[in-house]
Amino acid sequence: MFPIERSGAGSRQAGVALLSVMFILVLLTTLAVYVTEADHLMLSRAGNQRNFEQGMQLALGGEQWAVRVLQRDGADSEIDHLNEDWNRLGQPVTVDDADMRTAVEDMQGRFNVNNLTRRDEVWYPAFKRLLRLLDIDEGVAEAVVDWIDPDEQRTHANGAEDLEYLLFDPPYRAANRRIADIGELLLVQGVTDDVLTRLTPFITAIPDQRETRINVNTCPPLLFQAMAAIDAGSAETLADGRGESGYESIEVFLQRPELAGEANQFAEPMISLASDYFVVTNQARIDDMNLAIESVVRRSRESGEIAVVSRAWGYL
Ligand SMILES: [Ca+2]
Ligand SMILES: [Ca+2]
Repeated sequence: MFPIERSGAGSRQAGVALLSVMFILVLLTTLAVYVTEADHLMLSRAGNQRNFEQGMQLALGGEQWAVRVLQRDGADSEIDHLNEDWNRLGQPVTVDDADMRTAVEDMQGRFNVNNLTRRDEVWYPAFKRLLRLLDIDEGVAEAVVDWIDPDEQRTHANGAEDLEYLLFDPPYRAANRRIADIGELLLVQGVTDDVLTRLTPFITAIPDQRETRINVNTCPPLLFQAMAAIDAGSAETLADGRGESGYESIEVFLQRPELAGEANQFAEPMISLASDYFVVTNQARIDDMNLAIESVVRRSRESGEIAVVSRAWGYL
């Protein structure tokens, strides 16, 4: 593995260039393997099928590339922030007749809606503040809690369980389990297309039985407002305070003047500086075929190993 210099603007640019070169090498290797295999198949398969298989191979190659970058990051650093290599992927790359793009996003830079049934006094008020900031009815928070919690009782006055959903047309039942994809929220009472569109940049559904915290080095400033009940200006200042290399310790972050008083106590139980879950998006375009694979990956802080938790694909 090439050593990547990690300090100074000049060396960082060199690091990015080197990353791109290595990425293309990985793709070329993937493509070479494919072409060898494809030689035998070309006579019997239609061009569309060939493009599909080649696109899939390329996209999976991109996924493996992102996994390597995240592994190396885990070995190099205790924290995760936006100036790290994984967040610098995303540049389009052309290999032969294919266009490729691989991007990594930190899932813990968002509010995990599956936290809503954990520590009710922590996550629920923060989610209600987020809804308020986005001009969404706070009753949505009550309905989401009931959608996820295992019981059949409305936890809050404006919640919704089977009794409510069975009156819908067509009728259905509450899921009463963790959300797998935020699109599922469209089934929840009060969540319209418009509500989901407004929420989407700030929320995620992490498939973990345990609580996950929000990474203060990667989240949008609006989540500082939601977590700590502070104004927009203070949230922007907090985001600026990350500088080039992110907050290095929870103590340093919590001592910021923007978090004086109760803001500090609000935020403390929800925050972290490092992330376990990332989503890797790979797009491959060949001729008029444009496909994407989205992979949720979990990186173990103990072993540094990365597991692909789920993988979904579709045409763009
Ligand atoms: Ca890191
Ligand atoms: Ca329920």
